[in-house]
Amino acid sequence: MPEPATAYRPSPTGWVRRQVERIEETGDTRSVHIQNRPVVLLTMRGAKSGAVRKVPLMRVEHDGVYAAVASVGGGPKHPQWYHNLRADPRVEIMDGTHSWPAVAREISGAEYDEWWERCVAAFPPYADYVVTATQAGRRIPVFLLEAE
Ligand code: F42
Repeated sequence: MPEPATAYRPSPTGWVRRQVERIEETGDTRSVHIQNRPVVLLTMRGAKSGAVRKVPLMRVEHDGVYAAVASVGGGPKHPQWYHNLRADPRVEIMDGTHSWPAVAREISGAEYDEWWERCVAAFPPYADYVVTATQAGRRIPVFLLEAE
């Protein structure tokens, strides 16, 4: 039987796919880390495929609001999930054993600067990623994930 267009499609990147599998097996995002720092799991719709996409990201939280940093290791292009969130900002966030719906809003200006400091405090390598992303002419997008 053909796969429905809206089915879950795992990440093609092996280490990312394995982290998502581990989170799903344990029901807890605290079962995986990057450089000993916590991650959250975002579930969204693919803009072109309509498929369910699950994207682990570093955990950046302040007063119950979470940020999603489209850093892709300081690479030259925005991640594909950036375009997914621009097309349909409705997501589900999982942190620890809790999941809830939220809406993603890309930030800019002073709000970006304020949050960027929080992002780097949560995951210091983001500061290095800026250097390579800037060399490639890219400003790393940041979304806030706000409860509906
Ligand atoms: N990436 C970050 O950018 N920031 C982080 O803080 C971060 C932390 C992190 C922690 C743990 C971990 O395991 C991974 C982490 N990553 C982090 C990596 C992140 O999870 C993503 O793998 C990475 O950002 C790349 O995202 P991507 O969406 O470009 O993924 C590619 C490899 C991918 O999955 N591509 C899919 C594919 O099949 O090629 C398609 C994905 C997709 O959404 N396609 C859309 C669709 O419609 O289905 C089309 C999108 C379009 O072009 O409109």
